[in-house]
Amino acid sequence: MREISNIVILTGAGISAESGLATFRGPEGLWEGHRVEDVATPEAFARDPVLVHRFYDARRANLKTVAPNAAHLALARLDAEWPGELLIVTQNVDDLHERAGAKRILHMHGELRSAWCLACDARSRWEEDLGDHPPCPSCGAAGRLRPDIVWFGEMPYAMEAIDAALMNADLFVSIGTSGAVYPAAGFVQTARYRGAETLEMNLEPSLGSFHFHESRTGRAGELVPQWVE
Ligand code: BJW
Repeated sequence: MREISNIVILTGAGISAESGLATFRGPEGLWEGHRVEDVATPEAFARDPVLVHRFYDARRANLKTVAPNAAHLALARLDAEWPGELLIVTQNVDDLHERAGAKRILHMHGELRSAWCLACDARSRWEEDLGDHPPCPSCGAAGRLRPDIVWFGEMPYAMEAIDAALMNADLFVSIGTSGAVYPAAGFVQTARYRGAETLEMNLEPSLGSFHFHESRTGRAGELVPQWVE
C-alpha cells in the first residue's frame, strides 16, 4: 500500500448528529414540513425571504445550544498532530469542527454564522437574529443580506483548493454524509482515480458506498475516535 502523507476528510451532517443537529435526509430531516430542497435554493429566497430567514435564524439559534462531539474532537486532534498535509472539507454550515479546535478546514457549503450582502458583496459575522429585513453592517443597505450558504444550483466554495487536495490525496475519508449531493458525492471517485485509499464511516452505507475501498458502518462518535487512535 502507498505511504500515507496527504489526507482529505469530507464530513457531512451525520458527524454533527450526535451533537444534536438534525441531518437533512433522515426521518427528522424536515423543518416545519419543508424539505431542505424547498428552503435552500435561490428561488425560495426570492419567493419567500422571510421563510428562508426564519429557517436559518432557527438553526443559528440552535447552534448555540450544542457542542462538538467525540468525532469532531478526534479530527481536531488528528489535525493538530498529523505531520503531512491534511484538509477537512465540511459540507456542514455549523462551526463544530472549529469549536473542537480544527484549523485546516474549508466550508464548501458556507457557514451559518456568516452573512453575505447582495448590495456590496461584503461578508460579515451573523451571530444574532437581525429580523426579517436585516441591514448590512458594511454598507447599511436594508433587506439585501442573505445567509452565506451555498444553495442548490450555486457553486460550492473553495472548489479549486479542494480539487487540488483531492488530486494529491493518499487517503480520502468520508464521514457522515449520504452521498446524495454533488459535487461532494463525487470526491471519492476523483481521489480514487488519482490513487488514494478511500474509507467511508457512516451510520449506514451511503449511496456511493460501492466506490470506497472500505466502508465502516456505525456512529461517527465511536468510529472516528477509533480510527484516529
Ligand atoms: C450518521 C450519523 C451518525 C446520521 N454517525 N453517520 C445530478 C448530478 C450531479 C449534480 C446534480 C444533479 N442534479 C442536480 C445537481 C446539483 C445539485 C445536487 O447535487 N443535487 C442532488 C440533490 C442531485 N448540487 C448543487 O446544486 C451544488 N452545486 C453545484 O452542483 O454547482 C455546480 C458545479 C459545482 C462544482 C463543479 C461544477 C459545477 C450545490 C449543493 C448545495 C447543497 N446545499 C445544502 C443546503 C445548504 C446548507 C444548509 O442549509 O445547511 O447543503 S443541501 C444539504 O445537503 C446541505 C448538506 O451539506 C448537503 C449534504 O447532506 P449530508 O451532509 O450528506 O446530509 P444527509 O442528511 O443527506 O446525510 C447524513 C448521513 O449521515 C446519512 O447517511 C446518515 O445515515 C448519516 N448519519 N447519524 C454517522 N451518528
